[in-house]
Amino acid sequence: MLHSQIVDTLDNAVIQAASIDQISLSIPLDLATAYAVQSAVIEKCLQRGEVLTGIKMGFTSKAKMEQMGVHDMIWGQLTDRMALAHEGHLVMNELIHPRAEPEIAFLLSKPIQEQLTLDNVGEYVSHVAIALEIIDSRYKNFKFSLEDVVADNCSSARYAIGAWHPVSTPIQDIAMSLVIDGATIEEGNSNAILGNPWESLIAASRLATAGGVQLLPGHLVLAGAATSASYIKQGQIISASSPVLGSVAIHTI
Ligand code: OOG
Ligand code: MG
Repeated sequence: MLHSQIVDTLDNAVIQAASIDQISLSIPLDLATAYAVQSAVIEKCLQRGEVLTGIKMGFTSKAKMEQMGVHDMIWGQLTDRMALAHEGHLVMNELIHPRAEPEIAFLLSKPIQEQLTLDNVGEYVSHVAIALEIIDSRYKNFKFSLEDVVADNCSSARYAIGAWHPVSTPIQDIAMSLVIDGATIEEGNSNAILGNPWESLIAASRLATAGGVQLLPGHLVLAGAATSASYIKQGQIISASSPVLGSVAIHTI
């Protein structure tokens, strides 16, 4: 398969909400090629009028790596088409086999052009929030290699952000949960994200800078899930919640 065919196959799978075979089963895929495919798929989205809203980190917690059987951090790109309002509707037939996971979001106040450190990372952020990420692998049975999932924009599908809180709000060592129809389905701690969720933004600054993606004021960075992801169904109320940051919910229709 040619590079452009892989890009079209993945792009069509998103648009048609139809699953495909893993790319790596038919051709060898290295990580650099996978990121080039991801960028080309996003480029097609931008050409259709979507706007980049930030990036997401993936596999920043052990729970996620173990659930998906992968061994390294990844990052993907977010656009405005993926954004859902708090209390908004997620239209299930636009997705293949969506899963939900609780996350933390950072809102950037300054462009990031270099790798940040624990000393300066806070200067680049104006607000933090609880977030709900909806992931939807385009691969059959939600099964993939690290390279496959990177090419598939790290399963990015939808996200919803809770109320923004000032950057001084503590986000280390806070409880985070995924709640479906009032029942807690997954529970974790924000420190499951690289030992400290700020480390995820530092990793994002390193990887996005190396990958040539500009992180600008107003962009979001999702830190990666603190817990495993859970399949969701039509007719549910899904929320991510934390005692400190509050909660954000969506309705599946
Ligand atoms: C890949 C996306 C991983 C996270 O928060 O770790 C991710 C997947 O699990 O399909 O979003
Ligand atoms: Mg995630």
